[in-house]
Amino acid sequence: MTNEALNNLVEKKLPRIEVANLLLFRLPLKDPFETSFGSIDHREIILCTLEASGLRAYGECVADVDPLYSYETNFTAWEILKRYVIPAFASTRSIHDFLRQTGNIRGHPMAKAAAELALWDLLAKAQNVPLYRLWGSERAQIPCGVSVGLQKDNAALLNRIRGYLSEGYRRIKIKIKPGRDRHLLQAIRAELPDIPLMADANAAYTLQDLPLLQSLDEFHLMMVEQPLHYEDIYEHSHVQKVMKTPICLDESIVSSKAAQAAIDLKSCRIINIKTGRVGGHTESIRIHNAAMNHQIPVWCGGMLESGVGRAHNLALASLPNFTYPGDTSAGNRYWDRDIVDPPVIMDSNGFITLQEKPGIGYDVDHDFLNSLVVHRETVLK
Ligand code: OSB
Ligand code: MG
Repeated sequence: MTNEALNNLVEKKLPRIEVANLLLFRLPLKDPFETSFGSIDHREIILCTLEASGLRAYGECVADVDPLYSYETNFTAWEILKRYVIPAFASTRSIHDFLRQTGNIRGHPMAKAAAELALWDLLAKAQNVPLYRLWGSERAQIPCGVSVGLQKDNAALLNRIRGYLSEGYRRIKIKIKPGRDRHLLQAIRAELPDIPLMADANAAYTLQDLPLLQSLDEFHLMMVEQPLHYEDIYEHSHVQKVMKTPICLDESIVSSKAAQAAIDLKSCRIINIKTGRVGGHTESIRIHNAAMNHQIPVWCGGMLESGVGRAHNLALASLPNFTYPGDTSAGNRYWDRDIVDPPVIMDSNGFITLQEKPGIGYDVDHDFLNSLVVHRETVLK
């Protein structure tokens, strides 16, 4: 979908939003997830739900309890949604209206994205088409990778990786940090020399680690994700210049402007797109398009989303420049039971097939969701 087609879609008339709810629910992870920020054993997630003309639409906020991946937290996102973002819905007649009304709120992309995602789900439902088809995508089969957290030892890491490979995942991403990098990769490559493998540093290194980063070339990784500071674009260009392995930026790509800067500076050869980090689907599609114009492939990142955020990610990943498997794993990689019906399942070849129902294509299991809710508020009625 071109930027012009996108501009036309955001102008389309939305049904009047009658009710907007915010709810916070708690979902336990099957296994703890450890990164360079620390370890978590459950998620707390804000959902934004809309009612309009008999339709219900959903957006998920990817903020976390603590400001570690990003400065946003559930506490800040709830306040921004309640005081600034949801009130805009009272006069929102199109996604374009919404983007204009919220465009002067600086920062807080995860809060804005939660609401904007719900509007895209609503628009697709009002048009009675699946979201990915609203965007003109034809590809309904989404190739999936999996992000494996730090494990207690190499045996446990290899065990996990073998398990995910046998389920069909099409690439493995491991988390690395100083002191836990080369040894992990050596252990994996000794046993699994050819698997599609990549490493995510979550900004844990500095330019002083350049020799170490360069030494990762020997592991023929698909890419190294965000080695340097979460706000850096410039220094990554020095690293990319001397590394054979492509750098993929995650944290630093906060907007299409940041993406354009990274592309022009040759700071990365691949971009990870997360709707929450960039403020929603509209900005995600602009980044997708800018990258495509420069032959920079993208893939869809993940933030341990529940089924609602996952369904949004899968729809986005149908766009043509999403050429690498993303962190769009099946629901059962994270949860014993998800909040959506049907569950998000992956086939043994590592593909998730998009649903043909309107909008995000998955229904919310309200009985189960209600049993998980910690806090709820109707912001607009
Ligand atoms: O950097 O990609 C990341 C999870 C939380 C915060 C940041 C990241 C991640 C992941 C997991 O790597 C991706 C997923 O499976 O959703
Ligand atoms: Mg990352």
